[in-house]
Parts: sequence; structure tokens; C-alpha cells
Amino acid sequence: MRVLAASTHVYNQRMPTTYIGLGSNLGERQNYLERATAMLAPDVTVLRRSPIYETQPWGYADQGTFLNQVLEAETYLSPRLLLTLLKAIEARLGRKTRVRNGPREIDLDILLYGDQSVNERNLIVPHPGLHQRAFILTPLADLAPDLRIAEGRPVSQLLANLDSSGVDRYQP
Ligand code: PH2
Ligand code: MG
Ligand code: MG
Repeated sequence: MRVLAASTHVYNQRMPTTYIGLGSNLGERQNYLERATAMLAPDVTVLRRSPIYETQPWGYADQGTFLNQVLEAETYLSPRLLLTLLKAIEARLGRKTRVRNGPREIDLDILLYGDQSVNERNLIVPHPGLHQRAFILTPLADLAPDLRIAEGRPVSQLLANLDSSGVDRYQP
């Protein structure tokens, strides 16, 4: 899905690798993950997809279990434009605004964007909850276990220090 006119040139010069987190706990959850992934083209090229995990809700317990997945992708879009695209995809798939951390049809988060840090309103990269959440680190570790994130520590090591119960490979 495009968020820019084709004639607009507001791209980075180098194409960084970005990791995008997907989550859904309403409706046809796997279908939402697949449709959202397809809608990233043409400005975002998905390189690899993690397995899908079924995960217990974090932060707001009274809701259904999530499906979570992480994508490794390349894009010329800046972090801000990538965020604009992700929000447009969420809206197109019918995501409604509800309670914070509550149920959603589809959630798309920028987890990492190359080695860049961004600290702006509504856009913090790396994702601030990344290093504490097994539902993100488990699929991320499938793709990039040696990637160094919080305080230079590798994903696999951060995950080993977390309780990963309630994060299970999804068997549809
Ligand atoms: N997302 C949240 C809040 N809680 N819990 C799980 N298991 N998976 C999520 O993706 C998730 C969550 C806010 O984005
Ligand atoms: Mg989220
Ligand atoms: Mg989000």
C-alpha cells in the first residue's frame, strides 16, 4: 500500500534493515497478520518472517490471546514515513481505537530500524518495551538471535532472562 505519491522523493540514501512486530487478538487473527504483511509492498520489502506465536495478553489481562510475529524487512522509507504506512495499514484493516494495551484487530510496531534511535512524540525506536517482552523477543530471536539491542546485549541473552511461559508456537 502506498502512502506517498510516486513522484515524492523523501527517502534515505541507504536501505536499513528494520524489524516490524505484528500482533492481533480479534477476529481472524492469522488472516490479519498475512494481509498486513502483504500491504507493506511496494515500499517495504519483507526479507524473512518469524514463526507465529500464540501469546498470553500482557498489560491488560481481560482479553483474548494474541498471535504475534516479527518481520525482517528493508525500506527506503524514513522511520516517520514507515510509521505513517503502518498506521494506514492498521486503519485499512479496520482497527478501531480502544483501551490502551487492549484488544485490537492488528497492531504493527517498528521494533528496530537499522542502528538508529528515534525519540519523538508517538515514535520511539527501538521500541521501548522490546527488551522486556517475551512475545516480541521470542519471534525476534528466531530471526536475529545475535543482534545487539538494549545496552548492547544480544536478543538471545535478553530473552534467556525473561519468563517465556505463555508464548507458544502457534498451531492453526
Ligand atoms: N500488545 C500490546 C499489549 N499486550 N500482549 C501480547 N501478548 N501481544 C501483544 O502484541 C500485545 C500485548 C500493546 O501493543
Ligand atoms: Mg504494540
Ligand atoms: Mg502499536
